[in-house]
Amino acid sequence: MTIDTKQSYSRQRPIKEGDRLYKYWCQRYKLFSRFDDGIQLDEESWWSVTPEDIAKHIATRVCTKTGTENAVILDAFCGAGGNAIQFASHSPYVRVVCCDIDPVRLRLAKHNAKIYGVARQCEFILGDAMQMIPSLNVNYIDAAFFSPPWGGIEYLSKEKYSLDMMKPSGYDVVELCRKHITDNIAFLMPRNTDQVELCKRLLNRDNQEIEFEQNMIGKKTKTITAYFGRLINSDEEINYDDDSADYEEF
Ligand code: MGP
Ligand code: SAH
Repeated sequence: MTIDTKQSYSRQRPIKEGDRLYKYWCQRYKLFSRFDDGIQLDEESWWSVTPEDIAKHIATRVCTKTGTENAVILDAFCGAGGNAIQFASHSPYVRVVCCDIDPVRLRLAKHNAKIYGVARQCEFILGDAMQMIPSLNVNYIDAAFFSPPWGGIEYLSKEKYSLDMMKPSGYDVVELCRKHITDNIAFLMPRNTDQVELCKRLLNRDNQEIEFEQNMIGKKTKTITAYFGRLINSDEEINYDDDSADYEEF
């Protein structure tokens, strides 16, 4: 399905103090450094977009670890494009398959990718990732990135977050991807994720490994990324130079 690219967008309206999205508005340049060039977000994107420094870090790692300059990355829950833009920005040779079930958000992803000058490197597919994954050509995708909805901004109300609380379940997403596409997976998840449960559920074959990475901005952990397959770092590789986002491996 092709996306209508001719739709024009007015400038994002400022969000006022008192609005529940105001705290995200205050972080707008952390979400997109080029926000003022015309970035557009809808309500759900405001609270689910990956901050730019974290998205850039994940992109550097994923693209580098694929071992090919012409990496093709699947971003199966692309939202308004926070991660997809950084994958494509890593190198002009990287291609990104961007999928989202929401047509409005997919259009926003394309619009925002144009602002960063990387839309031509991206293919935008409207649909359910769970149906799309089994239909993809397995030889084509080098790595997959997943950042599904966590069930709203209330995700922190549980002390331990289970990937089963995601819709679709994060466990089903990983299993489907491993079965049909690749073991090379990066999965963005809440900072309160139950990592013990995750290991019990997903380390189901000999020699399988998972590496968890805490994604911090300043001193605050924002998200956790779990890496699988070839995306796992060896012990010598655990540090990346980065200005404003810090990463702790554990
Ligand atoms: P947050 O906890 O809502 O924000 O989300 P923050 O600023 O840490 O809130 P505070 O009040 O604790 O200071 C932190 C980050 O998690 C967001 O910036 C998003 O990148 C990511 N995120 C949050 N949600 C609810 C989702 C989601 O549903 N899906 C995805 N993929 N990412 C999310
Ligand atoms: N990483 C993105 C944010 C992703 S938010 C960014 O940085 O911008 C999660 C997205 O998953 C939402 O846009 C939502 O529409 C989409 N989504 C939810 N269920 C889906 C499904 N079954 N298949 C594909 N996309 C889905």
